Amino acid sequence: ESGITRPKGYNVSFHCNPEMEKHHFGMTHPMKPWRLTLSKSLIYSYGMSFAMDNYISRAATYEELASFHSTDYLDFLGTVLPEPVPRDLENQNPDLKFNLGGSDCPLFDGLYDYCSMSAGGALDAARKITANQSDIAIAWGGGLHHAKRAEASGFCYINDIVIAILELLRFYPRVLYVDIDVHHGDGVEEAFFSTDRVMTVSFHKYDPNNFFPGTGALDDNGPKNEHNPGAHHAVNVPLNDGITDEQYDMLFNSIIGKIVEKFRPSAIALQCGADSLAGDRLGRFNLQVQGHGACVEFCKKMGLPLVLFGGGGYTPRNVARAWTYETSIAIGCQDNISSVLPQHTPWRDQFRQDTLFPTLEQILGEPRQNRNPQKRLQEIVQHVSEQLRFVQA
Ligand code: VJV
Ligand code: CA
Ligand code: ZN
Repeated sequence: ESGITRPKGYNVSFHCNPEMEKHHFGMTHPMKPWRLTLSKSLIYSYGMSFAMDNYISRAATYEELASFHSTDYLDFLGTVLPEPVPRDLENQNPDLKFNLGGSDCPLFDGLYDYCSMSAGGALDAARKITANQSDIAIAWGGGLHHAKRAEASGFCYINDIVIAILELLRFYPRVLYVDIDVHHGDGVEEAFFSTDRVMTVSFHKYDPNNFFPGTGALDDNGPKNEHNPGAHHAVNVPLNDGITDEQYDMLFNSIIGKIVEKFRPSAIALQCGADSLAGDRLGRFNLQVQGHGACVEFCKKMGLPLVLFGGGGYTPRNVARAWTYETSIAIGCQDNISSVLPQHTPWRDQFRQDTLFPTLEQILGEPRQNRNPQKRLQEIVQHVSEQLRFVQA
């Protein structure tokens, strides 16, 4: 009926939990779990569920969360109650325990359930891969890359990505982590700072004084002490406002291409934060759905087991477009779906334009000024090439 068919011998699994999507960070907080519902609504309206294995994911257990997080932190996370009056931006508590309860990481109703469901989806996705049952496993409810072992940070409380990669490492010698969220993937980078079995690569807006989290300079490549096997295994691609699809695609293909050749990963974990899209409430780039999706397509072409995570994304209609297009790329039906949103899509009016691929003019009116000179991008590629001389598969 929809024209979407399942290619023989190629398995995609989709892991979500409708209960997770009902949680609220607070009325005007930029993180809206409801964007996951909107994304699914579009994915299902295109008929893509017929071409994937669909799972309602479990909540991760305490023991699973403790594979990365400290028990002190988890115990506290499990008992804190929402504040009766949500804190506003001015009213910051100076001594937050584990950085919980500020305006970035508020305490809300069902916080622990929300966190364990996000991690459960990511872990289920990783396990479908290690069981050889999926070629690509999708967990759009995961991707919370800032969470630390014993600290919440930047809307992230539990680092589902680290937990999923630890699961992959039980079966694969080397895992490549790639992060296209507009923010630096600091939590994942730090978690694997001292191992050469995980290479982390983050593309992000970098401005140490004015953009969160302020880390991820070109020459931050992991602690370079003599005995650290993880030295040189952190790759950072610091970018400026307004980068375009063309430039991003050039950088991504050339950098990830070289890394796969040299590091020879056995699996790829790709964080698909959609706040790198043009028109994002927090982002600064000029990426379109096509350019964001091209990164997923490139990773798929590497022919390795692939886990796709969500992440940031603060303009829900564009998050839904990107993750729908990327689900179609995973399945391999991207050339067979209509660029016109299906008539019966729930909340269709949320999308403003009826296309999956709005133009920059439609998204922004006036595109944001591009502050990425070609020469700087060449320097970045050059630095990464030189860094890779220290990397041995
Ligand atoms: O820039 C920051 C930290 C501050 C302190 C807290 N105030 C609110 C903002 C400045 C220094 N935090 C960033 C965190 C971004 C997290 C991104 C997460 C991801 O996409 O990488 C992965 C899921 C930040 N930028 C914007 C805001 N916070 C922000 C927070 C709010 C808000 C508006 C903006 C929190 C509550 C409300 N409005 C009501
Ligand atoms: Ca990033
Ligand atoms: Zn982000």
